[in-house]
Amino acid sequence: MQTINAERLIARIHELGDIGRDPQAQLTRLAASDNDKAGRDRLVAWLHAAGLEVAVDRIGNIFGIWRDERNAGEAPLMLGSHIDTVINAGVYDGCYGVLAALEVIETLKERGVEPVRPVVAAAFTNEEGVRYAPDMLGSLTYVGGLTVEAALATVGTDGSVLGEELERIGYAGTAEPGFAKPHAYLELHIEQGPVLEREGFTIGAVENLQGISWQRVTIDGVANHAGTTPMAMRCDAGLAAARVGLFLREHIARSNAPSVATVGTMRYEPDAINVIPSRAVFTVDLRDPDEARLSALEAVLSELLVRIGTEEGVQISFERLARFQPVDFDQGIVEAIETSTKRRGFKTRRMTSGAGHDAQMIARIAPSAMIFVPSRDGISHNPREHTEPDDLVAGANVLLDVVEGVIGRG
Ligand code: HGY
Ligand code: MN
Ligand code: MN
Repeated sequence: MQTINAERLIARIHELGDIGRDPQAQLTRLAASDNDKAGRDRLVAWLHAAGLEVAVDRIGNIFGIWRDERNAGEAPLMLGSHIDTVINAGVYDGCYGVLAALEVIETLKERGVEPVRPVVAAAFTNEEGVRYAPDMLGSLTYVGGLTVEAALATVGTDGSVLGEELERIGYAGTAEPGFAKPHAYLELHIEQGPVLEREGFTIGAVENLQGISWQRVTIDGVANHAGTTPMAMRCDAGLAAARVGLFLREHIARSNAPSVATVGTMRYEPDAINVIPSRAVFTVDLRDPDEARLSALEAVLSELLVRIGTEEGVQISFERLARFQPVDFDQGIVEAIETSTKRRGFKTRRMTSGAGHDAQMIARIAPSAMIFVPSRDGISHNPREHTEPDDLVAGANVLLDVVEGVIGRG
């Protein structure tokens, strides 16, 4: 059976994974940063070397396009993911899917396949959403979920403006986001969770993706002396903030639902050991595969904030950063993934994606689905992120099969 060039794929994953490391060897390529530019430049060089047309759209999404005069009028099959990373990241999240997309195209080109439609390898801007919110910003803009102007005007956690940063790094492209409506979209990605490894599966045929709610909460209390202020007289913004994360964990445990809640960032002011915090600014990431349960959890959070405000004598405000409903993927593509895995003798199961992905945005304009491969110990967004080379190759070969099934057909 046909196979991709395993050595080339694995080597590129590690070569890209070494771009953006700090002196402590921590990998961080935040969207539109100098490190992101270095990663983008490397990817674009590979796309050119593979003989692809390279297009960059106004929000900095990168597209490697394999087409000829025969099929140029057809809607493209799009494969993609992202190459921006979180802070102190692993090397596989996003990058695996983009490099496997390129690998599949190169393998098919080397075999002289003449696709009935163009095939595109895409790398979307700011999928992680660490520097700019929301996450999946580039693919959201591509499908029209955010205007280009609003996307370019997005202010980052560091006060930078996305459009200015894209100009600065040379990736403020000219193509209009959405310039090519895909015939279908496929994204290969590491699972980033424990299911496939724990249950002994090689491939996940991802049929849906859970809803996401991101909010930034600001709590204003009163700075006071840590030693002289009796506990009952405090308006302690720090303590009020701490109650939120604790409550959400206990609430979800009681509810027995698959919901998840994360307080991932927390900043105190004045941030001094002997001063009761006057301000706490933190984020709350809520997720659930069921829209009604996610909305209910958001309502629980807003009621909690009102109650804590009264009980702690603090002022609380919040800002919504992202809100995406659960998404169902295309059953036909999911079945094609399963057909390939069975033909190749891989153990496969259907599953829900716990993480957000560009596929959930492209699914708004084209039939889409995802292929997962196992994450060791279920770890991701962590330098310990790892997937066995055999599993990386297995996922890329399933992608190859599904792609050939689509481009070989009219
Ligand atoms: O947050 C997410 O799920 C993705 O990693 N951006
Ligand atoms: Mn990702
Ligand atoms: Mn990620």
